[in-house]
Amino acid sequence: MRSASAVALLVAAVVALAALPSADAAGQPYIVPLPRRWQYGNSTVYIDSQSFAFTTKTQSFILGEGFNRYRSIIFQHAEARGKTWAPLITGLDVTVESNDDTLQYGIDESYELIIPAQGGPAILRSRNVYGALRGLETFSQIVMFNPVDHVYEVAHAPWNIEDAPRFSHRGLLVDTSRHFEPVPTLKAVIESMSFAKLNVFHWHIVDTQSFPFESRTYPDLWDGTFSLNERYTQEDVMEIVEYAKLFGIRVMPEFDGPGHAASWCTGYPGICPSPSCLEPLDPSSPLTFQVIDGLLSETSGNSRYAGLFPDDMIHFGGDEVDPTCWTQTPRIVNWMNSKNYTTDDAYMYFIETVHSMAIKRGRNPVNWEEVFLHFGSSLDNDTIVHIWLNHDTLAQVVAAGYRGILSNQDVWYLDHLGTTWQQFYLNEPHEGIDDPNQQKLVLGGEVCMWGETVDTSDIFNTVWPRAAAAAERLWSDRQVNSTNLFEPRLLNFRCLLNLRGVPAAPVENAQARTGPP
Ligand code: CP6
Repeated sequence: MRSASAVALLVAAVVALAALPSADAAGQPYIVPLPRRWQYGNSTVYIDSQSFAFTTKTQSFILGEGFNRYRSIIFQHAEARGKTWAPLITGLDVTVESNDDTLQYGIDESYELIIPAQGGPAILRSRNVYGALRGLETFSQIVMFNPVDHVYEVAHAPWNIEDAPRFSHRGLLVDTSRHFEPVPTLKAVIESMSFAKLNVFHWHIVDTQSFPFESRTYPDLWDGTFSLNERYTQEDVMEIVEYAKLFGIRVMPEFDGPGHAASWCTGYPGICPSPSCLEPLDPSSPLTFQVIDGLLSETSGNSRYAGLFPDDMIHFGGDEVDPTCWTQTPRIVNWMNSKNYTTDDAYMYFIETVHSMAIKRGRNPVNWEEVFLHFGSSLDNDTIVHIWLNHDTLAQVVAAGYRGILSNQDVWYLDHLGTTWQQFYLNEPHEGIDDPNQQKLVLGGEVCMWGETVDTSDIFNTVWPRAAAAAERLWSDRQVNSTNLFEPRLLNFRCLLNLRGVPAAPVENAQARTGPP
């Protein structure tokens, strides 16, 4: 049927499409997180997927894999054939200063992206492969499929983007103890993080409910799992760490203790106060620290072996320590008395002993906020304090000269379904910290996906789209803080996630947009 109204609709759609900008009324491009600097013009350039070439002089497996991934992300549709389009963007030429692909906190993720109006290759420049990956992501968000002409195009050429993150630590915590998350789920989560330029996978791998990590030095530890299938072998862990590296994502493991550790007792009851009072772990037992040092020899290496987690940071939790089981266990009370220790001293002894083991292996220990609240400036200078209880503690942490990471529970906990994307967006890590030297001690932040109520069935729609609001806060400039301007870009980004196979939830409380960018 070809009624007059259908034709009118088609004409209206074509006119609307031609008039639609790739930037909203305030001039912000539909890129999440928003780049630091951008310029665009008003020409349209075209791309032919079959002849489009990613080129580089840099020998890098990571970059090559990035090219393969972004080719299939960008080109999802069949184009109309038999027509030549001009001006044509013939490819993306990538220049990387150094092919050193060491991945640690603070690597330079900056990049520059140029898409010329007259055609020819687009240009991407960066200091290392990870900056190039960030630039590829941005490029992928600019190229659009035009569904009327069946051609790939870039509107508003020429583009000139200079970009770099504000914070180097931009994380997502995933808890795999309360519910097991299969390896393919974790890989898909890691891939989805890269779309928002998040770069730290904080793996809260074990906790009270289960111990799914395989230890070879203490092979009974993973007896504390839900089932034989709900476990990560060391090969699984290596695969996840290697996979994350392909996206420029660091993996920071967490072995929470002495609280949140009851699952350790299944395999090694000797490191727990008593069969009826399991945690916090027994600080009086040498076996407790032998087990932790054994774990560290596997995670963080020894003189011959780099360990499963090459990252400089290792998280030891230290939160929510209730010493009741210590004071109810005569063996532990006797030990505390013999050392003249209060329960706080015993807690400090635990934390410090574990720190010295980590520092010996060249790692920076990270702990939750309570460790700073209890012990303040008597902590090792290397300690990194992870805020969750009270945002204001971060100012005290950096004033005391320690480095801090922000995850305040009232606005950055993803399993709190009532927290809105606006709250995620407006959480400013430098709030109340004005001294530039203290600001530098704020490494960044993490949104937290605690697992009590979430498993593989709903992790993606719990994390997304709200994690993208925090991702922009952590990447973009401080003054990029208008929820009104972010809203259409977040809606667009949520659709982008869906189109890439990530089942992100609808953006709540947001106005529908009138059309594609
Ligand atoms: N598990 C661990 C948790 C939490 C923390 N540590 C937590 C506490 C309170 C809320 C959400 C999560 N489930 N190991 C605190 C850092 Cl509201």
